[in-house]
Parts: sequence; C-alpha cells; structure tokens
Amino acid sequence: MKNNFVDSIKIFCKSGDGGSGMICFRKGKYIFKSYPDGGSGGNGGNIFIQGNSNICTFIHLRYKKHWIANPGKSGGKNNRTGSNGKNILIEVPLGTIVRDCNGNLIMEVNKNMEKKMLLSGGIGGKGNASFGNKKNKILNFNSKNGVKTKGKWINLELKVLADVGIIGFPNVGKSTLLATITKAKTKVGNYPFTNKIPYVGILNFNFKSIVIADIPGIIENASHGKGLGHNFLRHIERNYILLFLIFSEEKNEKKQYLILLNELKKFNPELLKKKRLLVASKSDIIKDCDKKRILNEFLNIKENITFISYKNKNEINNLLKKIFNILINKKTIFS
Ligand SMILES: Nc1nc2c(ncn2[C@@H]2O[C@H](COP(=O)(O)OP(=O)(O)OP(=O)(O)O)[C@@H](O)[C@H]2O)c(=O)[nH]1
Ligand SMILES: [Mg+2]
Repeated sequence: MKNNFVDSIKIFCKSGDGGSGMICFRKGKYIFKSYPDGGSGGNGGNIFIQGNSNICTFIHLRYKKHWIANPGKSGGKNNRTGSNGKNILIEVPLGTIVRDCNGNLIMEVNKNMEKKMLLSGGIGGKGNASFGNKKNKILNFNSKNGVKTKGKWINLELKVLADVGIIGFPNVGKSTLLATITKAKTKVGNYPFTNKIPYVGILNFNFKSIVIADIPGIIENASHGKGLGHNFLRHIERNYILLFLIFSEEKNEKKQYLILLNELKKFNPELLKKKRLLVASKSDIIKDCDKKRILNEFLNIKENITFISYKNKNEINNLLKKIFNILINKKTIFS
C-alpha cells in the first residue's frame, strides 16, 4: 500500500523571467518630431509558499514537482508596460521547513494563511521611452531585456507542530491515549506498528487548546532502520513536552525508558533537553505490587512516573493536570 503521509519532498521552482522592454518611436499625423514610446516589460511571476492548516502532508506535491511561473510580457507601443507573469502559490502544512538543495534554511511556515515569498520574478526590462531625458529622447534606441531567473530544487520538510509528543514502544497504548483525551481518529489495534504515521489531536482543557501528537512506535536500534526507523522522530523536535508512554509485561520498564532515551539521543541529542513526562499505561492490568516496584525503580533514577488507564477518568485527569502545569511555563501557548 502506498503511504499517503509524505513528510519530506523535493520540488523544482522557477519564478518567471522579466519581459523585455520595447524599442519603438511614435510618429503621427500631428506629431512633428518622432519620440521613443516603447514600454517596459512586465515582471515575471513570483512563487509564494503559504501555510494551510487543513493539509497535513505533502502528498499533493507528489505528482506536481515542477512549479514554473509565467514570464512577464514584453512592453508595447504607446509606452504600454507588459503585464506581469501570474504568481504561483504553493500550499504547505503548518510546520513546514523550506531549505535549498545544500540544506540551507530558507524559511519556516508555522501559521495558517502565512504567505512568504520563495522566489521573486525577474524584473521587466525598460522600454526606450524610459531612457534619456527630454533633450536626447529622439535618438534613443536603448531598451533592456528583462531579468532572467534561474530555477532551483527546494526541499520541503514537515515537522508536526504539537505541544506534547507521545512516544513509546509499539502497542503500549499511545493511540488509545490520544483518542481518549482528544477527538483524533487514530487506529487502535492489539498488535505492533498499528500506526505508521504521526497523528495529531487537539485537547481542550481548562479553556485552553493543547496540540498532542501520537508518534509511531520506536524500538531498539530504530536508528539503524529497525521497525519503522527513526526518521519520523523529526516530528518531536518541535514538541515542548515528550510524554514517554511505558508498558511492560516483561517487567522491563526502566530498560524501555533507557532504550527510548538512547534512540532519541542518536537521532538528535537536543531532544534530551526537552521537558519529559513519564507515564505507565494500562494501569488497570498492572498489579499493585508491580506498581510499587515500577515507582521505586524510577525513583532510583530520579524520575517520577504516573500511572494511567484509558478506563480510569481520575488517572487521565491527573495526567492532563500534569501536562497543563508544565505547559503553563510555555508562554506562547497560553498568552
Ligand atoms: N487494558 C488496557 N488496554 C489498553 C489501554 N490502552 C491501550 N490498550 C490496548 O492496547 C492495545 C494497543 O493500543 P494502541 O493504542 O493501538 O497502542 P499504540 O502504542 O498506539 O500501538 P502502535 O500504533 O502499534 O505503536 C489495544 O488493544 C488497546 O485497546 C489501557 O489503558 N488499558
Ligand atoms: Mg498507535
């Protein structure tokens, strides 16, 4: 099955060339001295990138990889300026990072309807009417060609914008948690790698909206391509809180946590500087004695773990309060 979630793509963009200026002399029945009246060329079309909150992938760009704007029209008689080439608007999901083919950052698009110029069209060349002054206009045979533009390959990369990213091994209950606290429709299944792409939901809590992302399962050596690999970890680079969801029937909770930390570190060590929230899932099927053991194990490494079950409203509310309390320090969310 073809994956409909395209989170990085390369496209070719070229803004329009400028139209050339015209050389033309005005003569007429009642005009005794001919004078230059060639108009200037129009400007080439610009290419803009615009954020659209209704799209969440680059799938629409998969089948249209070449974006070439029209050139400006040449100038005309009677000092008429040629028309400008039509602008092109490329819509992208929020959280898009635009780079040139050398990896240099060109722009980021994070707001809905935010429109930024990617490539400006070539300026139209001047017609001979624009040159010289009143005295030497008659002999003016000057005009200029419009500026020619060069096309380039552009890399678009998506980093899902979310306040909280839920990460964990496959099948630990990440999607169940997302579906419990938001209206997101993610697939839940009792088998590993049910979800192969990130899902996002909006949590409304205490009259604030918090964006939560469910990241596909990570396993040991994901950095070497195991499981789904670790490329989608780029989606947590923009998260404020990383919610580590842990569950183990084999009593290896601490090991799971350390493996996850290690995979994150291999992908981008900066991820370890983010706020973390440790959560043990499926508390309804964990025995009390195991809960105590897990709590102590994590206390030994100076971490506090919260138990949740999607069936227990109090536990879910307790988790939401914790998320909210951490996010209160993130001014951009609650301002
Ligand atoms: N008893 C119990 N079962 C749970 C709980 N949360 C999730 N499950 C079950 O665990 C299984 C896996 O849940 P998912 O939410 O699909 O797990 P996931 O982490 O998203 O899995 P992947 O997408 O494969 O990585 C499903 O059968 C859920 O019903 C819980 O709190 N209690
Ligand atoms: Mg899932």
